[in-house]
Amino acid sequence: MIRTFTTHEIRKQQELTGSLWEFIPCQGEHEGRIFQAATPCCWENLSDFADYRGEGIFRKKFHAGGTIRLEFKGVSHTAKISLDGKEIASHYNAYTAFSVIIKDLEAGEHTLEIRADNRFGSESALHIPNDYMSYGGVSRPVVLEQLGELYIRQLHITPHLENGKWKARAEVVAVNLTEKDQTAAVSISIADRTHRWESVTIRANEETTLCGDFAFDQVETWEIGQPNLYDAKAELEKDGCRIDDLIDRFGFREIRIDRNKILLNGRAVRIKGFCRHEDHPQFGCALPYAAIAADIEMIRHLGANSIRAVHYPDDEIFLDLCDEQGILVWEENHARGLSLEDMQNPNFEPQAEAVIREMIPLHYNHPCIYIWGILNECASDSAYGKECYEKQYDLIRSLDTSRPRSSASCKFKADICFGLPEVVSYNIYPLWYHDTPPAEYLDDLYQWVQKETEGGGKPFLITEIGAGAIYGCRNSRHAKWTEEYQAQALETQLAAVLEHTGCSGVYIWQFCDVRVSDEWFAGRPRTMNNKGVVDEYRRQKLSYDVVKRIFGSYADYFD
Ligand code: ADA
Repeated sequence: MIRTFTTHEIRKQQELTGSLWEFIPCQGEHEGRIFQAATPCCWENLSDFADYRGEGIFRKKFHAGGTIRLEFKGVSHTAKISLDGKEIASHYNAYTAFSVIIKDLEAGEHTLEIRADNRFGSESALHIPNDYMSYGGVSRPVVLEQLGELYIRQLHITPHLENGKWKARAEVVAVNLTEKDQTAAVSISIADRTHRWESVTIRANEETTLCGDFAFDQVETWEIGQPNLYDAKAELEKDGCRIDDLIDRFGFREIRIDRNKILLNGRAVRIKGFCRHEDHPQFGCALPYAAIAADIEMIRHLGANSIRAVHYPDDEIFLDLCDEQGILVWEENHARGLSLEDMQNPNFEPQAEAVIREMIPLHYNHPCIYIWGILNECASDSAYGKECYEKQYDLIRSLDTSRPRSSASCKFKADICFGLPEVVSYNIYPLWYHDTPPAEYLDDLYQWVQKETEGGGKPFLITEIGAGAIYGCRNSRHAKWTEEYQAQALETQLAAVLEHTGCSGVYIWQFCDVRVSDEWFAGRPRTMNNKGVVDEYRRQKLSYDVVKRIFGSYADYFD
């Protein structure tokens, strides 16, 4: 599955994954041997490669000719792409899509090779040994598209309320792939409305952007649990023939900040959420549709209304499902716990900013995304760190003016970046990393933010809180790592946050137990992060029913 809906009726599209590829490890005891891999996949889920950190080649033959576009939704974590033995593209970072266009391809059979590399080193500033796993593989779909001389590269829809009326600004980018100027008709349709430009000239090898404003008397808004979605269709027509198209979905919903509240369509939202890694013992980070859908079903069963996609942009299928079920999503660029030294790696800024440049244009239309996050628990207590935060917040603003920004801090009373974003967010672990009473700890921190920082008066989110429990570890002592301890800790932690009048909500760390880098074994029993309310097989711990009861007793909105 590429998406949960059809993005093209005219353009020919074929998923190359969803089938068996050859897999050839480039190092280790099986170097050079040819295995079979059902893609998308992480090689850690192939029996001989559970702990393989290195390079591997995924090879697939396909038939095509003319002008084609290959889109790689996710290769973990560094990719080198070759077609018929010639390198045609490369990409760093497992969690954002990239594509390449090949012109004048001879019709016939071709060989695509994806050389994936999940090794750590100074050239990788974001994928480092960490409290989650950097898998290896072709972890998201690979798509082959047939293009003509012109194609639609992007379609963005920005819905907004104006004097009580819903409007939508549509922006389409059309590309000329030929060496000579081309003229075509361009149209954008939403519901029963169409904007049409009869004769648009696109210069040779250039692109052009067209904007159309739509006004509506009556729409069905996108709400929590009541997700009304609309199709937006862009088409190219030349000499009376429809030659290309791009279909996307959006929702009439508006996110605004009003003093210390986050408003969804004018109502102050109470966030009741989970942090969720893309991780599964049978699929690594390459969860198939059914596994993603099962996670979301369980999160909704728990009474949550939001998911924080940690600590990287998620699979489009996850976002499609959240759009379709009315679940709010916090999406963030790829970073977790990078120290000042990590951030001073010369690769850090270009790699972190690249994720923002790729994440936002690709995920722009998803109504479920209500906020863009950056740099989870990075060096926001340093002058250099603040410079990086500021550049990344500015980059977000240059790509999207419709959503607030934030960053989850763990810097207690040393964070110096709260003047930059619209929302202040903290990860705190009273009753786990320090045995302080949650309500007092939270209010002390909240008051400091209000009185001592530029974050005063802004919405305040707890973006992580929780405790560890090993599934099946039960005893009357209620010691840490028992399910009993986690259940009672979460009871106290959630009450403290949801009862605090200054908090806009909470994300529990975390939905399920996840694999972590081998280097993290010492503080992570089973070399896993065990703070899930379910284990890695999604088996419920005692805390599951506690969270379900508590989330169920608080409304989605403050009013
Ligand atoms: C941090 C971090 C999470 C996870 C958590 C924990 O808040 O953001 O990724 O590592 O701590 O389990 O300690």
